[in-house]
Order: sequence, then structure tokens, then C-alpha cells
Amino acid sequence: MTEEGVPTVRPIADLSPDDRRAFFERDAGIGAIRDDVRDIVERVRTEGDVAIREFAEAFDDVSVGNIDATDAAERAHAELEDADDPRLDAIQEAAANVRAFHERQVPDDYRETVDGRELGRRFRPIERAGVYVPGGTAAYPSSAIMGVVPATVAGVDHVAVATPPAEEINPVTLAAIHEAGADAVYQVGGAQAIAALAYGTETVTGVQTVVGPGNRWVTAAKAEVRGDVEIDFLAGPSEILVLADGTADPEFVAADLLAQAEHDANASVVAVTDDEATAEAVVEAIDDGIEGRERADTIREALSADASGVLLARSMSEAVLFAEEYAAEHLSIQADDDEALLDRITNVGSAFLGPYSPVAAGDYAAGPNHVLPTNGGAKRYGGLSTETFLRSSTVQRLDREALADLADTITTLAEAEGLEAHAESVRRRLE
Ligand code: HSO
Ligand code: ZN
Repeated sequence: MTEEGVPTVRPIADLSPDDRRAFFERDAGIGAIRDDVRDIVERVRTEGDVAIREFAEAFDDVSVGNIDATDAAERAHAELEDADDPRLDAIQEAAANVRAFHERQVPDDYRETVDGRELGRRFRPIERAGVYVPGGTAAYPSSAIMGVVPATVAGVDHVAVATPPAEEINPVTLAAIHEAGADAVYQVGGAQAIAALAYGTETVTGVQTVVGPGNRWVTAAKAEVRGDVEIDFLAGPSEILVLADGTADPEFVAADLLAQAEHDANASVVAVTDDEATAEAVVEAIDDGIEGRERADTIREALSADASGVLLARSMSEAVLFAEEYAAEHLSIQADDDEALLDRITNVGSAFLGPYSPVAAGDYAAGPNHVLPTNGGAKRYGGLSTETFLRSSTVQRLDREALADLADTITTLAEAEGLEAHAESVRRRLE
């Protein structure tokens, strides 16, 4: 399908049912590791810190001293501050933009009176949230901001972060975790981190909701603990689908594909266009853009995945239908009438409109969250938000007259359900 990781242009009309399935039913390799992940989760649940240390040796090749890295994060922040490090300025500006965007999402409590019934809704934060901040082959200070800031905006009392252990954890990641407002930081990664946050260990305080992006191990572990704790949703390896017409700049399209491809060999990157010259030019720009990149091997692998490619549609309508079925984590629209195309799409994690909205803007600093549903999850739910950390409750107060107005309806339904005491609880009040 691809040569040395560079896609060829494929007409959508020529895709076999298997090809289409690879695009639409992508699972980024999560199914294959579910059993192994189950074992890891169970060991952390039953053995706690001992299991965390053992997995750190086995998977990260690190002998972890103190699992609690809260002080280390504070120190890393202070060092960047003392050195006037521009990376701290960038963290602060990004965090401010993300905070402002997420403050707009805080819903107001309300009461209103409807036919004498005073009805309302109130929103309260959960008490303890856990945020996974990936590490591994890249550092992710931006994910610390995206996970921790909305939790603090929601008013969560205790925000814990887990991030993979290392001889020296990336100081910028640690500083971002501290700047974002985390209360505790633990050095534990992968599936074992999700289990530790979910069930707690001697060192790690268990939380009520675990959020954050991660590789397939992290994602599979979130699927495993879901039910015992809340999770945000399954946010696996990064995905992008670019809808481009003949007006798109192929270099910009290719640049966005390369950017998300460098995350993970399991990333999925797709461009769909109705213009053959654009498709060919995107392929050429990808080819030109890989060589010499530090993460060229990862990019090549991601580009060769069955769920990646440059596709030629017979019309933008066909392209839109493809995008709708794909339900991308990131949808970039680089086309003449981007708003009209977006209007026809409902399944998307986050949309990027126009030539000057690279996905990287949202990844780092524009304000919206970058923790978004992958693997088609955008068909069912949206990305991480302030609401992820809030619970709602409802409130009602009826006066005598309002109850009298509803009495027949209530007692009729109660009797239809055979629940006589329910009906009586109303009649008794109105005698
Ligand atoms: N594109 C990733 C987020 C990210 N990009 C972090 C760079 N750093 C998933 O949305
Ligand atoms: Zn990214």
C-alpha cells in the first residue's frame, strides 16, 4: 500500500470493504494487549507500590526511589523560574489560554419556577481526580496543562498526576504539572499508572476519575478500570483527518499529517481531497518532509498504517461522508467554504478551520483541550472539559398547589406501576 512509509494517492471509490474497515474500525492495537493489561492492573491493585517498582524496572528500566515526585515538580518549576527560562513563559501563556477557555465551560447552578414547581440543577466538583501525563519517547508538558487546568477550574480538591519514571523526569513536564496546579505527582507510567490512580497504593492516593491521553497500554488500562472509577474516555494514539479542496496549500496539509504522525507509530493520519493535483502534491510534500526528521521512523510507521493515507474523493460531498464515518479526533478543514463543510459533519473531536489553524495550535496553546476521543469515539462523546470533573444534582420544591395540580398524574402512574404507597404519599398531603 505504501512505499517506505510514503503513501500513494488512493481513490476512495477503489477502497475494498477491508480497506474501509481499517479506516473506520481502527483500534490502534488495543484489543491485542487487553489480557496483558488486565494482569498489570490486577498486580497493582493487589500488590501496590511493590508492583509499581517492579514494572518500572521491567518496562522503563528505572529503579524508582521515591514514587512521590511532588517536591521534584516544585523544584523543577523553581529552577526554570530562577533561570528565566522561556519555556516557563510558554507554559504560563498556554495555561492561561487553556484556563480562560475552560472557565467559559463552568455551568451556572439554576432554579426556576415552572407551574409552581421550583426546579433546579447544581454542579459540584468531584473530590479527587487523577491525570495521566504521558512521557516515553516525547515529553508532554502540554498534556499536564490540558488535564490539570480543567480539574482546577472545576474546583477539584485533590488533583494527582502520574507520569512515567525516568532517571531524571523531564524538568519542563514537571514544571508544567506544578504550574497547572497539581496537588500530588507520582512517577509511575503506563497501565500501572492508571491502576495506581484508580485503586490507590501505599504511596498513591486513589481518585474518583482518571483522565488523560496515553499510548495503547494506558488506553487499554483505562478501559479496564472503567466501572470501578470514572474515566474521561478512551484517548489513544493521535489522529488527524484533513479535508482539503483545490485551494488548500499541500505543504500545510502535509505538515499537519507529519506533525500528528510523529506522536506514535500507531497514529492515524489521513488527507481527503477532491482534487487530484492537490492529492499528488500532498504525497510529494510528505515525501520531502520526512527525511532528516528526528522521528522519521515513527512517522513512516504511522503513515504506513492501514488507517492512514491520502485519499482522492470524487467530490467534496464524498470527502465529507468519509470524514463523518471516520469521526476523527482532529478534523482540519483546509478548503474554500470550510464552515459549510463543517456544518455537514457531526462526528469530530476538535475542528481546525482554515489554513492558519494547524492542529499544533490546539495541541499546545490556543485554549481548547487536546485530550480528545480517538478510534471513532467522537461519534458518541466529546473531549475533556471542565464538566468532566463536575457532577450535577437536581433540586425540586413544590408548594401545596403545585402538588395538587400534579396529583392525578402522579397517582395514576403510581397505581399503574402497582406502587400504592407512592400514590398514598401524595394523597396524604392533600387530605
Ligand atoms: N496531538 C496530541 C496532543 C499533543 N500534541 C501533545 C503535542 N503535544 C493529541 O491530541
Ligand atoms: Zn500533537
